[in-house]
Amino acid sequence: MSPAPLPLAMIGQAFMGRAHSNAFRQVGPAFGPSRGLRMKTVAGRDKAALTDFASRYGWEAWTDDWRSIAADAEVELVDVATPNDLHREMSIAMLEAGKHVICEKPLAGTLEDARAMCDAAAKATGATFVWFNYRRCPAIALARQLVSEGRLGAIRHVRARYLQSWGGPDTPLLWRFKEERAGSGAHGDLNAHLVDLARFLTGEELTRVHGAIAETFIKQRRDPATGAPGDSTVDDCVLFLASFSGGATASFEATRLATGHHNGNVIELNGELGSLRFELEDMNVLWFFDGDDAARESGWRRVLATSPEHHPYVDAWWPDGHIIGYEHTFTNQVADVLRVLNGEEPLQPLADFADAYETQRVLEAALVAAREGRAVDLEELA
Ligand code: NAI
Ligand code: SOE
Repeated sequence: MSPAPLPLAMIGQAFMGRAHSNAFRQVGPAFGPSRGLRMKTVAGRDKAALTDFASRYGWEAWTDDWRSIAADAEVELVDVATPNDLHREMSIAMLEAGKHVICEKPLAGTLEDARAMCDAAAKATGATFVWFNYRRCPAIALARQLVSEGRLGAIRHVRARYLQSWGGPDTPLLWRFKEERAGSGAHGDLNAHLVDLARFLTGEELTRVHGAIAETFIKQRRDPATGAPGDSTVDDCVLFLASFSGGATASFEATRLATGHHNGNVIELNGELGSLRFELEDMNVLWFFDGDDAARESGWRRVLATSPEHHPYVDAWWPDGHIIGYEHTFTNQVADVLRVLNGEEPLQPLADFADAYETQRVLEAALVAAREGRAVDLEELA
């Protein structure tokens, strides 16, 4: 007889609430985990919307009191899908109640919050996970395999940029533009993904930020509730240069004001033997340059990472060439989380709070470098 499904709760019912709910619904039929999920309770603030949300996505119950989830002895796993300033309080409350926690990225808005979460995780009985979902694009998983098999040799350059354009002056003063809520702007939002991917792909740590620029072009935005102007207190873009433990150089750029770019998450690695490039807007593809190819016919190879036989996660989906999308990255992540909770190996390593804390240290080093106009060694930041 199969075990009773694992009771799950989720806090936050908007963008990520929808993406995660979809993944929780899909993971059973797609992956057939040895122990599946039971979507027990969704918590949010908007009572009217919650009833509809719960019934559309298949949650058994809803609450506007997220703390009641900590008190629900049945719930084993809690998903924190709320703004960055709430990650700390919600995650720690759930860990102290003995739950497993899967929290959205960035781990927190500030390094201090992230450290508290990491400390709580170290003492907790529950496991922790962070939604760095791009790790689970099959093309990224393939890239990591190629790097770890030595196909690139020593990595010399990592070039990462995340270009969006939704943050113009007409975009209202959402929580994402308030430092006390978000911690930072494009930086924590987008560079968090890039730093995580860079660490994930290379298997190396960043050791030094050599310099950084943080710019806020749009200083005031309209408050969505009152219509009155208010201060936008986060960066619109952050660029920084860094070094990896293995000696590779790295450049990172995150912006919400790159006119013409929608979700331009691009990462390229150049090694002594070959190179790789991933572009989220063509996420089924991995570009690979193999330096071993005969010079006469060498060039960048466009690898469509859709083979159920050869590319991680694809066998849960469609036959070769039938591409997957953004939502699958979340379902693939839930499948790996369930593997870990069921005592099995994930297909690709998952970030836990300790891992995401390392990414947060790099983000903080870049902010210090920009603020103080100097290089920052990661050792400076505990
Ligand atoms: P959002 O603004 O769309 O939704 C936030 C949700 O949190 C709303 O449902 C809101 O009602 C709820 N909430 C806020 N305060 C609450 C409280 N006190 N109690 C209960 N619920 C509360 O934000 P979005 O875009 O979903 O972002 C949430 C998190 O997900 C952020 O940390 C963000 O960085 C991350 N994110 C990650 C993405 C990824 O690719 N992994 C994509 C988008 C966001
Ligand atoms: C908006 O900038 C956003 O949704 C981020 O919050 C996500 O983390 C990123 O994956 C896509 O863009």
